[in-house]
Amino acid sequence: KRVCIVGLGYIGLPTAAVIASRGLEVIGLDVNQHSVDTINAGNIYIAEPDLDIIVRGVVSTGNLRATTEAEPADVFMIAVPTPFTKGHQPDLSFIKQAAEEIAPVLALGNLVILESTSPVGTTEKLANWLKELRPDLTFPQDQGELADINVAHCPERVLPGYILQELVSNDRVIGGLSKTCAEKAMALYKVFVRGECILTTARTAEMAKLTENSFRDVNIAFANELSVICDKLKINVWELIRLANRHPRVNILKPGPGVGGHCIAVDPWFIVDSCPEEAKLIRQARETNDAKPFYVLDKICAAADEFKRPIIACLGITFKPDIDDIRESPALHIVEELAARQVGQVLVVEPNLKHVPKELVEAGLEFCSLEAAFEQANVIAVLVDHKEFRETDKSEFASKVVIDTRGIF
Ligand code: SAJ
Repeated sequence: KRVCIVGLGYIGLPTAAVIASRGLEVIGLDVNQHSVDTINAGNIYIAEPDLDIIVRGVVSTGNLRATTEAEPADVFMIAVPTPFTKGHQPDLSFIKQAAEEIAPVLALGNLVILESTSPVGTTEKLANWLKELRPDLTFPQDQGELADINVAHCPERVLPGYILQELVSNDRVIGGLSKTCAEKAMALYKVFVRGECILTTARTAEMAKLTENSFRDVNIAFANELSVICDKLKINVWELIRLANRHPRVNILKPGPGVGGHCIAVDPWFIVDSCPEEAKLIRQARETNDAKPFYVLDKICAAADEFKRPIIACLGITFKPDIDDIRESPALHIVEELAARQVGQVLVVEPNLKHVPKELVEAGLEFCSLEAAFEQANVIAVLVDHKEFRETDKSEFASKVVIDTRGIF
């Protein structure tokens, strides 16, 4: 069996490597020549534990090969980004582009799997785009079980930092445009998934993925709202949550400086876009979480105002602890905004970034070590609970004004 993975990003590349490690022939298709060359040289451009070792292995055995030109295969797996527009509408252009790339090489008996997180109805759209591009083939929306091409949706659900474990151990929801589509897709996932594979329709699978991330978003919003309420009522929110969570049926998540990453801050909008009148709570959760960085900013500015020469040390700029990903990071947003507002000298400590982005230095941010930051700063803002910060001696903070958005104290 030959599998073509379209999109060699955070999901596509690990998936390609894991399938190749099971002995299948895998072709990685990507529009970025640099990515293709890097992989073919046995290297990677994504920070994810152990990914380098497995990619090097499967490239050296020839099981994984990257290319910018689509080639015939038995299975096509699409793992491209599904961002949203400024107006919070889903942008499906990468999926459409993927359809245009694979359509010319599609052949009778092929299976197309959409892995990208997508609004409800996208798998049907994908099948319709393919049908328009290949009128000589039949598709499940017309031919059902008898179609020439099978199309399924199997949303990824791996957690960055644990991608290689979770790819194998997580249960998978597999939605087909027909029963045959789902069963054929399951046969592929069984090659590398140890978790259970559960079959359903494509629409339900799409909604399941959006629901998972919205569930988390709503629960984080609850925690963030509690943190603001507790500030006002002069209660330590971390102690409060610890106590409330002693109840056997209560499990409150952690407040923070806001919600980042390219999944939880995006996916709930796909539900809101489909059902704007009905998705009231889901929309409110998004708005609550998006407002949190501004609340934290105001707190930092108020603390800085107490000093003649404010020196603010910001601990962490990634979107969550112990990773190097700064995309959609509320901590990064806070730090940039602090520099723009010119409230004082801003020091940034970020142990996980090997290279400091040039724009940030140009924006006036000074990157330094934790020790240097402690020595100079009068205000300390904990924005990410990296291991280095969790393990540091907290008595050093005693003489400072501390805004701890992650509860590491
Ligand atoms: N966060 C909090 N409080 C918490 C938990 C998280 O403020 O109690 C914040 C984090 O700091 C971060 C953001 O939420 O800024 C998201 O982090 P995350 O660890 O919750 O999730 P992601 O975005 O890394 O990955 C999520 C996962 N989804 C769920 O846990 C339901 C992952 O399984 C999905 O595969 C991934 O989205 C995705 O690709 O959709």
